[in-house]
Amino acid sequence: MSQTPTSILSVDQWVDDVLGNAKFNSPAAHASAYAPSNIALSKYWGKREVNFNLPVTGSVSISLAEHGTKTGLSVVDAPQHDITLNGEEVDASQSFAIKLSQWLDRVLPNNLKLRVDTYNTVPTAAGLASSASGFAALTLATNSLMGWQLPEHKLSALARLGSGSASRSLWHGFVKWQAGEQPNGSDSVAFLLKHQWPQLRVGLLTVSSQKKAVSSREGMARTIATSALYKQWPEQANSDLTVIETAIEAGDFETMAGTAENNAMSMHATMAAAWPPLVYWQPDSLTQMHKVWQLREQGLPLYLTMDAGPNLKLLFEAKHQSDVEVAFPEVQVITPFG
Ligand code: 2P0
Repeated sequence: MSQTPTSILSVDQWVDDVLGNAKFNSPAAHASAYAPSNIALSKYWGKREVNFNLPVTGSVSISLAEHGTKTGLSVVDAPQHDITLNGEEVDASQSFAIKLSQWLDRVLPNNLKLRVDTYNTVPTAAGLASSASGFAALTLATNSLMGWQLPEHKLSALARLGSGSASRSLWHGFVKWQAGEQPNGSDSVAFLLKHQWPQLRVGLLTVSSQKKAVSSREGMARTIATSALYKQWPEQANSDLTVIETAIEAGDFETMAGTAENNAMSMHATMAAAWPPLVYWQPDSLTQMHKVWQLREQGLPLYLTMDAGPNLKLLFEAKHQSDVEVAFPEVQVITPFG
């Protein structure tokens, strides 16, 4: 894997090129936007370039409908951005505030400061990808506040600068983020897949909603640097992406969900082989995983996927929803195409 030499300055240059004169538009008084969270069916784990946040492989996701982030923006006369999360002030020294402020300072005219009111309907930093919906909602709201009127692929690239998975959170439904080839990431963007699957259900099994100990960013870097198993990951991820995309088009649930589960297990095995070991699972995660596998052995077409956290996401179809709810009374069922 070649690391393209780039600098922070060239990211700023790219942003200026994308925004052009629109960067200096006068802001509206207020704007807000909503973006759904998303769950990758074929995962993004590893960056080929860190400044532009470019992935080693493409990925495909399903958006989580009403589970996401709503962000309101307004201009403030203050030395720094004023950020709230779920109604509470976020200290400027917190990593959440630092990441949001860095993104805003990169895209806004000099010295323009905003009040950013962020409401998450998913537990923050629990592996439910709140950074994905957070940066996607921030990107959409800023596009509206500043009157940029950018096309979707450019919004996707701007959201990616905040968080890779945010590039996929601009739409409802199945979304593919293509890895791209350009050093400045202009082709590393996501787009909506046409196929809809009204019968598809995603079940959230929350094992813990505590903030994770190792961020995805740090976890990816550690995995690439130390896990011998990472050598095989790009090939599998690319192959799984193709199989899942084809299965989505064919409406082949078992192939789609089975490949998604195997992709997640392979990602977690690759992480576990890092040093120090990177294991996001908790004992309860394993208990729930075994329960899924037992039910499947008994004939229930139920599959799981997991991200950088201890929680499970179940994949099943509407006709099995009541069976799943009986087996997992605490499950939160999402209808992605509701
Ligand atoms: C994904 N994850 O495809 C993968 C699977 C977690 C496991 O994207 O460093 O918050 O901000 O680009 O997007 C979570 O990582 O990481 C993630 P950054 P991000 O959904």
